[in-house]
Amino acid sequence: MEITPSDIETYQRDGALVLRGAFTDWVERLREGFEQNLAQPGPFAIENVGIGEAGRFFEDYCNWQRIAPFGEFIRQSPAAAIAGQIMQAREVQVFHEHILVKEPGTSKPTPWHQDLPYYCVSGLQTASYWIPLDPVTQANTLRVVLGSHRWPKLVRPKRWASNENFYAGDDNFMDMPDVEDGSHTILVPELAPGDAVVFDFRTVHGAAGNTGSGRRRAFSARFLGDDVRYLERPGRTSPPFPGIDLRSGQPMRQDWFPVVWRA
Ligand SMILES: O=C(O)CCC(=O)C(=O)O
Repeated sequence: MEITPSDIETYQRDGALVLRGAFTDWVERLREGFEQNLAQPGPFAIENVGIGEAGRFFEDYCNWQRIAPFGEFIRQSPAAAIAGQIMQAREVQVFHEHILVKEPGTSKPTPWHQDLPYYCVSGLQTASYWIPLDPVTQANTLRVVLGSHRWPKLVRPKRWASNENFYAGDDNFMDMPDVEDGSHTILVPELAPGDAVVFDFRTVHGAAGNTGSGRRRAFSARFLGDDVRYLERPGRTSPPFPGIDLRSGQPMRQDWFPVVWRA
């Protein structure tokens, strides 16, 4: 897929870009990966729906080295090259993949949030793909607050299940503003399987539940540009990367986060 100067401008201005049909050829292979991952969840798998609540909202991440379709996507799909171009990076490292499954009848929303405060990185060249493997409508798609990657302060991360602060001693963050007060532009794209929204780690996003009758599987691959550095946060990050053995300001180690594209 060809990336145009206008795509790059949109990504830099809005912190998000919709790519229609970019990964249609990958949908079947990624669905196979979901079946493998759901049958054998990894050590960080999360169930967001509590006992007595309706539906199921399952997440897992950092399985791309053991789930072949995810590794193939990261190394062989055009995702890393597209990310490199829109981030205007010279080099792209994989950060991790993430899967999100909302079964039919799930009322639990994904709260508004930025991803960067949960991560052990800092930098301006970042890109996360959100690729639905089922058709999504305005009722259950990803919602993205355009331009929020340029807000002057990062938003305080919360635990999705309990709404508690994610870190203790987190004065460096601001509270989430009311993004639904009418003063923000919110992208709510209807998407086909294999379409994608790619967004900056600082871009605020969320999603409603999935109260309809079909599954809502979304695959995410997350990439780092060459300005990204390790950042120690005031507590365990998500994903946690135990044993990473880096100090703030160091480049992300290439044995854990391989370079997957060069300009
Ligand atoms: O799929 C969702 O509900 C939310 C996705 C998300 O927050 C992400 O990919 O960072």
